[in-house]
Amino acid sequence: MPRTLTHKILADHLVAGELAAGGEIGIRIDQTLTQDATGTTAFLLLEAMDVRRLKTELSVSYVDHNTAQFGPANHNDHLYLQSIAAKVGAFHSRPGNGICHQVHLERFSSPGKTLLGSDSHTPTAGGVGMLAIGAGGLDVAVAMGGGAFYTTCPRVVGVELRGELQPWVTAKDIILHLLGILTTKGNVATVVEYFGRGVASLPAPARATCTNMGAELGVTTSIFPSDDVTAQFLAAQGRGDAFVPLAADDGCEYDRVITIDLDKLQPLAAAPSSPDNIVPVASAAGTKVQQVIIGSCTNSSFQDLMMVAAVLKGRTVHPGVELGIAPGSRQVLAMLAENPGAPGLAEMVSAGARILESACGPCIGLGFSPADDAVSLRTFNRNFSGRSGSRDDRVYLVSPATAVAAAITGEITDPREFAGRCGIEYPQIPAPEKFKIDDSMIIPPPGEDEAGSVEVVRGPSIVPPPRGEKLPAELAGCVLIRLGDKVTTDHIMPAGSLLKLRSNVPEYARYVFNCFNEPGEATFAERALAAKQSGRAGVIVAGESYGQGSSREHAALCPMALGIRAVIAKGIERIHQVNLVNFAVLPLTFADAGDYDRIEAGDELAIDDLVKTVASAECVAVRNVSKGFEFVCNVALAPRQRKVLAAGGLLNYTREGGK
Ligand code: MIC
Ligand code: SF4
Repeated sequence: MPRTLTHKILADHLVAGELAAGGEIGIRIDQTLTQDATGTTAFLLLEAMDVRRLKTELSVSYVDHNTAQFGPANHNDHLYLQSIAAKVGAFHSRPGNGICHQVHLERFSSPGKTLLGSDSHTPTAGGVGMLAIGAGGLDVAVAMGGGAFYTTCPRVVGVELRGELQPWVTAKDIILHLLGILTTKGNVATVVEYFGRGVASLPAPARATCTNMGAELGVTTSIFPSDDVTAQFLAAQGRGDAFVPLAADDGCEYDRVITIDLDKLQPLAAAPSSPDNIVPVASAAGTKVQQVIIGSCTNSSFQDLMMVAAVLKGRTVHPGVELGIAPGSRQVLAMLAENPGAPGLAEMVSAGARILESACGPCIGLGFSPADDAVSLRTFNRNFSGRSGSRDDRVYLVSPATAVAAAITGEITDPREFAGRCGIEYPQIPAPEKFKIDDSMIIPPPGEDEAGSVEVVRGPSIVPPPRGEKLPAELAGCVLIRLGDKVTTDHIMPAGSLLKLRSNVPEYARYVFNCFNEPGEATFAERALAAKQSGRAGVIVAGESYGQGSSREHAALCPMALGIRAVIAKGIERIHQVNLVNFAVLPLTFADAGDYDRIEAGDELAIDDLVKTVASAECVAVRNVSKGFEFVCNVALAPRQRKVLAAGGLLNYTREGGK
């Protein structure tokens, strides 16, 4: 029977379950990646599992998020990560070497292999035919220790690309178009698989832009075939050996097919404040822009930035705009700086761009927060409200072509119109025949003998994360907050300047739902701790797509530390649902969404037999003790998740020998 590419790779890695959509499967993980904001916890949990030596083919620990370094905490993390990587056998990509996804694509990606990363944009490597999945750090720690990764067997949506992109329309516009169709919700347990004649026209980094931002669809991952373009990219990275040709079988059946005519696409933008709020750039034309930032793991490849440099050449950034450019990796930065005979770094600097470190930076609210009421155009993947570090921000997500046009004109401008007005030809940047290869900022692990004498450096800001507790026999809980739809992990656990607390859960937990706290009133953390001290469990009630966005397990771990034992929502996103289970917080969904309206913050809730519920129930009756009615919730847990919850979380489960 003809198979999709997704099913072929899954079949090659299957260690538990059957490849039937909706069932639970376990797959072998070949490679892992971690980054510093999630990696410290992941490695601390690995240590708590007593794993002495990694069992993956390759694991890379990146430092790319927390590079601002106000106070000692971030550097403490870097030193811990470097030393623990050496101790257990992981590669360590040093700060300054670039954003994990861009560097992994360049230096380690491998078609046909599986990659599990403690970052939601891990699917970037799907651009070269890897099955690359984002997960919580605890899942990645288990994989590093040789354990399988368990997930719902996905349905596969085929995206057929036809034709070729027109000048000034880019890969970003493909994924924005898809976000307009599929939106950010309702795509759980789905893989997006690209195919069709249009694929060949897209260079590997452009494909990676599409798979990267597939994360915003909420899918498990996205993948492109591995073809001549992939072969050329890997050869140019000096890694031709990693190439294997891969594609879906002719005649394979997708669960749904979406066809995109690349010729017909136009420049698009995700308007404030959701990645699926898609509008044609032309429809927002004329809106004054005060800030433009080009970078992030979505759009900061060599070809992206060379195009930007070519447009900036001989021009000056509009006086009303601040332009920041963050090259995705040290390789990109070095090539921009050294590319003889073509516009590069010098032209960016001459135009007035502020060159930022090759790191996440503004994408995660670390610097470059926009002014009140300012419009900020970013080539990033997320524009959730407040993520930039400014409340009520107005962030548009756009392609580098649209971004650079606005940087020059000072207003949102369709880049095709801009080009016509200025008489600029679209700078087609060919894929380099050879990338600059310098892995001196990637430290390989020493051999096992030498690793024995490595001392792990633990600064005082690194505190072992708390352990999950077994669920109580019955739940007597208090609704601490009732939230609306689309509450993201950025809302739950703010990043930005608070990222430095990632390695200190009790301290970081003080900021859970910080953005919903009202001045002069008790904070969420204070209310939660008060409930905990009075012997009541904390319950969070939410609307659709609760926990969308990042993979940060702190969005489950910190609430757990505050005594939260259950989340009841209209819908919970994949990675977050798993993180809740991993930290022994019961995820429930309303059987009848209308019941959401009957609950208020402060209501006392009760579930009678929690042990039986978790062991086998498909649904459970929840009593609203305060209001005197009962409502039903779905207990949508895979069999293994039930065991994990019963054990008091994945760490306990793994330590007890659970697989
Ligand atoms: C993000 O883009 O939100 C992050 C920061 O990269 C997160 C990971 C984290 O919170 O550390 C993600 O995407 O998973
Ligand atoms: Fe970094 Fe932003 Fe990419 Fe997250 S989305 S990995 S913060 S660049």
